[in-house]
Amino acid sequence: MALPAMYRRMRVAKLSTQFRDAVEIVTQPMPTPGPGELLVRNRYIGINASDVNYTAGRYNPGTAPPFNIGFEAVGQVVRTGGSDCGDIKEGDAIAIMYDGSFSEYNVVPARRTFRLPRLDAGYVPLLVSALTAAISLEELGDLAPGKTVLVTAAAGGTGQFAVQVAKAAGCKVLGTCSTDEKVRFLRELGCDHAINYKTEDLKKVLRDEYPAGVDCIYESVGGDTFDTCVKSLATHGNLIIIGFITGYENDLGFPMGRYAGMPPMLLRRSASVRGFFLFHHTKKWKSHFLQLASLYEQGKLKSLVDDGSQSGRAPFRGIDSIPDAVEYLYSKQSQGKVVVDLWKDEPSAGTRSRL
Ligand code: NAP
Ligand code: X1H
Repeated sequence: MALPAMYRRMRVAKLSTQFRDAVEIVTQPMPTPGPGELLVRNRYIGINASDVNYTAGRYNPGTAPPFNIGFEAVGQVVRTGGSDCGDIKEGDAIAIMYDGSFSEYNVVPARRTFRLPRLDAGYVPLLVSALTAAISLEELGDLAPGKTVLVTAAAGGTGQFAVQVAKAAGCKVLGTCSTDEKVRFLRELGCDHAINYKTEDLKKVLRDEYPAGVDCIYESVGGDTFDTCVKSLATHGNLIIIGFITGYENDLGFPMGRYAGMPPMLLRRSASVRGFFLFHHTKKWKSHFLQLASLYEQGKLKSLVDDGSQSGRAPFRGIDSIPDAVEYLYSKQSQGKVVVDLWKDEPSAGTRSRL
């Protein structure tokens, strides 16, 4: 397969929480993979809330721009670096968890990839988003049949999997979201109680309908939502801090919750609050990905992809549309995982699927 001499890459040119202001696209010569590496032509790239933490320089404090960006992709192997690439061959479809995915081509270590049966956008959400839900709930959730689990931003990239993982563990699952369409999606996922926090008062619903509290909370919103969640923990309950999206675009600090009564409340209920960061759990990625992909292929796990077209806009296609896709995620309109198809001139594979 002949390769072009040059390719386009997005990189962070200046530190900013405003994604569009932070990035630039550069044209570079095609690289050659070394031993144990693969040259991949990225097709579907995953957008994450934390892409703006990356452009703000929060991941690698002290590292000056320019640096590459993007955590994950699904693409096609176009060159192998010879030895140490396992059984991966040219032409194979692979899923990749490695830096620098916001690029038409990328050199990646073979050990950070998983072979796929086909190029399918539905595998992108099984990377960062589903792995975060599956590993954090296994490690920290203390789930058991009959327990109650509350998922915030439940119709989002990672929330959709937290709902399904908790259901599969036999739990009663509550999910929050901001539109009635998302409420319908959450019910399709098996969510027992979908709460539209724009039309219902979350605090009141939890107080009135769950007076004994919630056993486990998968919390990714932060601020007032975090405070409300902490106050609704059951005795021996646990809250997992997955993120605090309300603070990411803010340069002035993080609205991490201002609930002064938190220490006595946690003590009185023997409850706990713990943080989870996926990149501290790399050893668990492979086994969990293989399990998630198998469930997806059997139709037992839904993986919703959103390419923007459901909201009446043109689907995100090509590297230039990545800033639009990040802004779409921050608009609160997206459902499931926001994905960009970088193969702009190929026929679309239809990236918003309810599988
Ligand atoms: P996402 O959930 O697909 O998108 C964001 C959603 O969050 C929105 O659709 C919106 O849904 C909700 N939201 C609530 N307040 C918001 C606000 N002020 N601004 C924007 N959105 C708001 O995004 P994601 O990439 O899957 O990330 C979700 C969370 O998981 C983030 O906190 C992220 O950092 C975290 N995460 C953590 C890890 C880890 O390793 N700890 C890994 C992956 C993701 P509603 O309709 O519900 O408001
Ligand atoms: C080495 O471990 C980390 C962990 C988190 C390095 C950086 C971060 C980070 O920037 C993040 C982050 C990453 C992923 C995600 O989904 C959410 C968040 S929130 C966050 C962060 C931002 C500013 C801080 O002062 C602390 C954490």
